[in-house]
Amino acid sequence: MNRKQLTIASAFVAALFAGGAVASESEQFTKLDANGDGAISMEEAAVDNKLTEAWSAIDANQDGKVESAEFSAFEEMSK
Ligand SMILES: [Ca+2]
Ligand SMILES: [Ca+2]
Repeated sequence: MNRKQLTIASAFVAALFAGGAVASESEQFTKLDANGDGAISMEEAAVDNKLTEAWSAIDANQDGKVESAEFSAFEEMSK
């Protein structure tokens, strides 16, 4: 394997890992959504200090619950 092939291989592995990170985010969301209704309520968020502290920022549309998209945006922000 020459240097260029190695670089391409590394980029491929990095992309695989990035994909894995996305999967673990939704896993986190699923874990927090205790009743499985597709949104995290304030009660469900209470188990996670970080989530509670940033609640008003995460609940972008202020409807009192955090949907998957709002949660991903928060995860993206806190990276
Ligand atoms: Ca829920
Ligand atoms: Ca919301």
